[in-house]
Amino acid sequence: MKRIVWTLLLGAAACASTRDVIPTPVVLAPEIVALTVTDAGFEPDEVAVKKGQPVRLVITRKTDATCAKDIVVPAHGIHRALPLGEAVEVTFTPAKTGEIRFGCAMGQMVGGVLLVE
Ligand SMILES: [Cu+2]
Repeated sequence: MKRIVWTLLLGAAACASTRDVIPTPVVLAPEIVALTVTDAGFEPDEVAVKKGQPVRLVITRKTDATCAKDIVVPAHGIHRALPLGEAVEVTFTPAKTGEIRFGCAMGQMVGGVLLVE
């Protein structure tokens, strides 16, 4: 009889040690959007992205012929220089639907728009 009780106790201990699995928080991988700056400006100049999903713009300036030697995303307080031929990464998360304008440092005279859905 005593033996049976011990077996039950050990069994219960084994069960207790299988802990509830705590789900790891979902970290969304950023959506990569490759942009180039050519004589025509930013290409593409219109990109659809998703609200709440991080976006990583990878911008490569391939020309000296435009004023777009920086990228500015005013809605996210971003202003980065674009050295010729160098991929520059800018990551942010659109918080609401609508348009996010980006472009050169002079009021996005040369620029484009992210359409947040
Ligand atoms: Cu400009």
